[in-house]
Amino acid sequence: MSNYQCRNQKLSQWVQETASLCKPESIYWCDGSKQEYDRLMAQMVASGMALPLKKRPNCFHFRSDPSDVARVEDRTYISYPDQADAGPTNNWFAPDELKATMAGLYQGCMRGRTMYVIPFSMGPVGSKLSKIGVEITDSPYVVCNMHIMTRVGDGVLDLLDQGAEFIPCLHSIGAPLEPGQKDGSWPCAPIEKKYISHFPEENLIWSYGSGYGGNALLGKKCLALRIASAVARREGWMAEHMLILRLTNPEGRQFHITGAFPSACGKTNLAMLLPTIPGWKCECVGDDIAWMRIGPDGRLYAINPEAGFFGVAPGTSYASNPMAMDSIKENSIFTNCAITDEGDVWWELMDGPPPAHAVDWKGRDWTPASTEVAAHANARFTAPASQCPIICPDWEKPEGVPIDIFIFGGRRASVVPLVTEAYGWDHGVFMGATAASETTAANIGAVGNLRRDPFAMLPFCGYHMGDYFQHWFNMGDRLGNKAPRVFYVNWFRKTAEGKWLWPGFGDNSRVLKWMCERVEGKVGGAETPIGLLPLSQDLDMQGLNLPAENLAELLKVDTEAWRAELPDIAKHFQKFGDRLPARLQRQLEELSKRLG
Ligand code: SAT
Ligand code: MN
Repeated sequence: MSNYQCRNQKLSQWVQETASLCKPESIYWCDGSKQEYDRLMAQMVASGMALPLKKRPNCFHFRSDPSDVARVEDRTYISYPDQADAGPTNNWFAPDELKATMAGLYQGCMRGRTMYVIPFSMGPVGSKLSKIGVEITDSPYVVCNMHIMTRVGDGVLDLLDQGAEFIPCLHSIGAPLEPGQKDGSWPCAPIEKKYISHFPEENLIWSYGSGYGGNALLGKKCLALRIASAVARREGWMAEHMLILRLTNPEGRQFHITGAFPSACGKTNLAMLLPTIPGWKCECVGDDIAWMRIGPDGRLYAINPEAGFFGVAPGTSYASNPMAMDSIKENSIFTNCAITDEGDVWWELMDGPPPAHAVDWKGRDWTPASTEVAAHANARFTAPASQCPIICPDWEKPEGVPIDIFIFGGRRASVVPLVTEAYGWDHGVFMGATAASETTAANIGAVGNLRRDPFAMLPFCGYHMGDYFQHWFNMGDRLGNKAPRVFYVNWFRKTAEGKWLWPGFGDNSRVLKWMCERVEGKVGGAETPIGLLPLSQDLDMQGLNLPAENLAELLKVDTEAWRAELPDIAKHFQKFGDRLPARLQRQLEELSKRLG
C-alpha cells in the first residue's frame, strides 16, 4: 500500500496511525520530483479539477468551491491546555476537546482517496534557521502547491531517515468518497466542519475541511507563522509576517528591509518593486514570511522560509507589479481566476481592456457588462520564487541577510501619514502593536472594516499577543544599537472624494530611499507628536508630478484625528490585561502627552 519504507520511527508510526484513523485507499510518499508533479497534474486534468492554460506553459487553473475561497479565521484555533496562553486574540478549545472533535471528523475521512505524505523544509534544506515539516494530505492540489511553496523531496527524507525532528501537519479536505461515487471538482467540508487547529506545546497542526491556501498548505501560515512564532519565542528568535527585500543605492550600498503588512495589503508588490528613482535597485528575498535570528555579529539576519509566492491575483498587472507578472508566465498554479476564450487567466485590473467574454471564477459566462467580478477578489497565483526576474542572488543563503529596516503598515484611507519613523525601539514596538488596517478578502468575513492588526500577526500569532509584544522588547534589548530602525507607512491614503493621494508601487522607492538615508544619517526628520516625518525637500520627488497639496496632505499630522485614536488604542491595550508590557502603556502615555 505504500511506496516508501521510512526509517524514522516516529514518522513511520505517525503515518501508520493516521492511515488507520483516516482509512485512505493508499499511501504515497512524495519525492518532490517534476515527474511526480506532472503525474498529479495530469490526474487532476483528467478528473476535471485542473484546467491547463493554453497561453502559459505548464500552468493550470483551479476553481474552488464557492465556500472555500480564503482563510477562515473564525474556524482557526490555537489550543493550549490553559486558554490564557492563547490570549484574547485567538480562538481556543482545550486540546483534549478539540482533538476528540477532530478525531471524530478524521475517522474514515480519506476513504476512496490517496493519502500523500509530503516531507518538506521551510528554509533552505539543512540551514540552521530552517525547520522540517511533514504534511499528510488527501489533496493532490495541496501536494502540487507544496512543491512550489516549500522544498519537498529527497534531501528532506534523508534528513528524516537520519532521525531529524519534524513538525507533523495533518490535513484532510474532509470529503471521503463512497465506492462508485463521482468526485467533485473541489471537494471540501461545509464551513461548520472546517477546523484549522494548532497545538503549539506539541508543535502539531491539524487542519480539516478546507482545500484552500492558508488553510491547507500547512507549511505557510500554520507552520511558518503560528507554530513557528511560538517556537521562536521559546528559542529566542522571530517568525514574522514580513516581506524581505534588498535595496541597493547608486553607490552600491545594500540595505535589507522587511515589511509587515496584513494579507492583501501589497507585500508582494513592495517585495518586487521596480524603483522609479534612477540608480536604485530592488531585489526580492521573500514576499510573506521572515524568520530572523541574531547572528554572530549581533545583527538580525532573516531568511525566507518559503520557496514560492502565493500572491493575490486581482490588481496584479504589468503596471502594478511587472516582476510578479513575469514570475507567473509558466510553471504556475492559478486559483479562482477568470478564463478567457483564448485559454488564459484574467482578473480585474490586469493590463489592457477586459476580455469581451470570459468564464468567471464560478464557471459562469462573464462579459464586461456583468455586475459581478470575473475573478474572486482573493484569487491567487502560486509561482516558484526562482522565476522572479529580480529574485535576490542571496535569497537562499543559509545564514540569511542582515536587516537594517523594519516597516509596519496597513490600509488606512485617512489619518496615518505616508511615512513616520519611530523615535526608538520601544516606540517602534508601539507602532507595530497598534497597527490598524482595513480588512481584505484574504479572510472570509467583512471587507473594509478597520481593525487593529498588531505586526500584521493578528491571524497568525501562535500564543498570547501580550507575551508576543514582550518578546519584541526582549529582542530589542538583545539587539541594542544593532536593532533595525523602525518605520510606519501608509500607501493607501485617499482624498475625501476617494481618490488615491499617492501613486504607490514603484514610487514607494522614494519613501524607501528616505529610510535608507535616515539610516545613513544623510537626511533629517521633523519631530512630530507621532514620530519623525520627512521634510518635503528630503523626499526625492524628481520625475513625479505629484500635486504639492497631495504631498502636504500625505505628510500632515492631524493632531485632532490622532487624539481621537487614543481611546481606541487604550481599549485595544486593555484586552491584553496584565500581560500588556508596561513599556507599551508608557508609549501610549508619551504619545498622548506629545499630542497635548
Ligand atoms: O491563504 S493565505 O493565508 O496563504 C494568504 C494570506 O491570507 O495571506
Ligand atoms: Mn500573508
